[in-house]
Amino acid sequence: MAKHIFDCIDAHTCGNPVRLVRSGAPELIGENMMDKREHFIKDYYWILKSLMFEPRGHDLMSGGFLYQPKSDEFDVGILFIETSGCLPMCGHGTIGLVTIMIEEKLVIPKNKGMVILETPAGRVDAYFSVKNGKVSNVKIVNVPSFLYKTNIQINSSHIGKIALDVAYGGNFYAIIDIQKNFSGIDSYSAADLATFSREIRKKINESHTFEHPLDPRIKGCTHILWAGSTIDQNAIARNAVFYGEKAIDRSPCGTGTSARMAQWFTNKKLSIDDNFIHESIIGSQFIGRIESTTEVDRYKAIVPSIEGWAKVYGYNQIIVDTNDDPYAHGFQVV
Ligand code: PYC
Repeated sequence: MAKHIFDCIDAHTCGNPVRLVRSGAPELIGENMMDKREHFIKDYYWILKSLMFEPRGHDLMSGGFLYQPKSDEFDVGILFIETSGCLPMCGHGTIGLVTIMIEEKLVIPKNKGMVILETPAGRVDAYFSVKNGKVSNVKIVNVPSFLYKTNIQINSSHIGKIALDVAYGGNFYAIIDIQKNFSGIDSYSAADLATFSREIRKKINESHTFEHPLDPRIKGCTHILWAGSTIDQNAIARNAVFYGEKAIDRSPCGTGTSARMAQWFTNKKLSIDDNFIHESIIGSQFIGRIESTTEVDRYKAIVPSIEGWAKVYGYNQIIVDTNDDPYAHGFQVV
């Protein structure tokens, strides 16, 4: 029984929440952020539940802690926490956390205008611009991303037979394009997409395995990316990404955009240096680009970049008191 206080700074990246937990991070054992993530999941998952779920968070809540990185190569290590768990990588989260850490001077990077991050999924470089003391935009160069499996057929009890591809962009994404039984995200409510997604995710994970070829700790298809028609005539594509149990990303989703670009690159729909302007369900935009190509084991991969912005909106001192609050460790209503 104890009372814990977490000092947080809240922001949103293109509409999706991000909460940087500035104090109260548990001491984690491990040589790198992936090891530390394992330790957190084993012994401190209650912190994620307390800070992300209701009543202190909500269905979409996402955030992270800053840690000492494994070596001098990096400026800082990030542990992502979210209603979907401890993600190996989170794009909107990284854009938000970088904005907060620079504006609040929590990290002084070695190089001007660039923070080198150690994430559980690998190195991510974040380039940022500052105007009048505020970070105006952040471009992250994400981990290598690749198309992993194609044309998986799933029978949805809600919409019928659908075909999907799975690509990796820091998490594994099932990508559902517009097709006979799915006319695009505008035809459904966000709650409908979440309901369809929960069943599809369960079915694909029961029938297929998804495992990063270089790190077996990154496994399972956790996110579903639904396609839709663009709103802005300059946008190239639009999506609604499902995560956790009820969340539809309000940002265009950084790791989802990376997975989508990897799929399009393999299908020769996108080339190096094309601007991939990607819209979210609410119409906010990221600019994606393929910085270079590489290989991940036997997969042809891209090194994607994602550019977006975040706004800090509050300081939040959160109390988690197990002495007298039955909901100290949070809950979710699905
Ligand atoms: O931006 O990578 C992302 C992300 C993952 C889950 C929600 N957003």
